[in-house]
Amino acid sequence: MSLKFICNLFTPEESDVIVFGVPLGKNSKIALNSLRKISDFVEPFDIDKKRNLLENVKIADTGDLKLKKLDEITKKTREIVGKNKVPLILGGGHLLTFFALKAFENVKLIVFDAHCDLKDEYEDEIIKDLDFVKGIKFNPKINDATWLRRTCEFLEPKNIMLVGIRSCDEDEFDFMEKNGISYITPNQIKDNLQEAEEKLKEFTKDSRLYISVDIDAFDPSFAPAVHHPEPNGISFREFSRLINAIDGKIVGLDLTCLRPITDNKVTEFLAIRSVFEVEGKIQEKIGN
Ligand SMILES: [Mn+2]
Repeated sequence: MSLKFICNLFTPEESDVIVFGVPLGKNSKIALNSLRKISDFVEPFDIDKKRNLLENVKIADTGDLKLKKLDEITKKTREIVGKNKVPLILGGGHLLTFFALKAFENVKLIVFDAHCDLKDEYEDEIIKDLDFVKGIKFNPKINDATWLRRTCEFLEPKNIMLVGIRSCDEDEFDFMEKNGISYITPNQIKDNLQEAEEKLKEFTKDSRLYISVDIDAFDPSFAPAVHHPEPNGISFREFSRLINAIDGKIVGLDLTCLRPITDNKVTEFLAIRSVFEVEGKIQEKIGN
């Protein structure tokens, strides 16, 4: 029997959130299995909020895409969005977000990531591994290091906010500044969490939101199972505070870039708890 996300208690028809996996990258099948396995072990009850974060949100797992072409990600996402349901996309490399976003209209994007992924063209061995799908040729213009740059060609940069970024080159920084992409660095978050919350609240007010979480946004001491463990990342507490500062309606969510470590599931527990946190926020809107 194949693994399913949190036991798969509901049918897709009755669910509010539809999970699917995107096996994008050399070890992505292992990552997807590991995330699904650990999803059964994380308690969705929040002791501070005194409620179950998944209480009113029904989730169904429809398995992994059989990727032959990357725009199958867009097709599957569009199918879910068309039924007025929220896709929860498990990765796989971050490039999946570019294809998922094409299925949305009138949406703002919040990316939790250590990197800004705004390079115009890029290739190296790690990126090639992250984007590897048998039978699909690697593209230096559309990959894990460039996906957000390409996204800016159809999504207004002013509607994009990066949270937790700390690794970026001069060109990416210039692009970000010139095009009005908002960002909050881990140092800004640590120095003044309240100000960061305000910024997020302001950005998300009355908006439809797609949240993309690259697990390397967290500090590598909390989330060691990543490809690029950049120092000085955010904590779960900071993530949780920021997610709960969001004021808009979450219409899509993904989790990317886990690179499992044998016998250490710290990162998976953190990743799943982070997904539950966002689901709790989705539930608030469903509940209303
Ligand atoms: Mn990253």
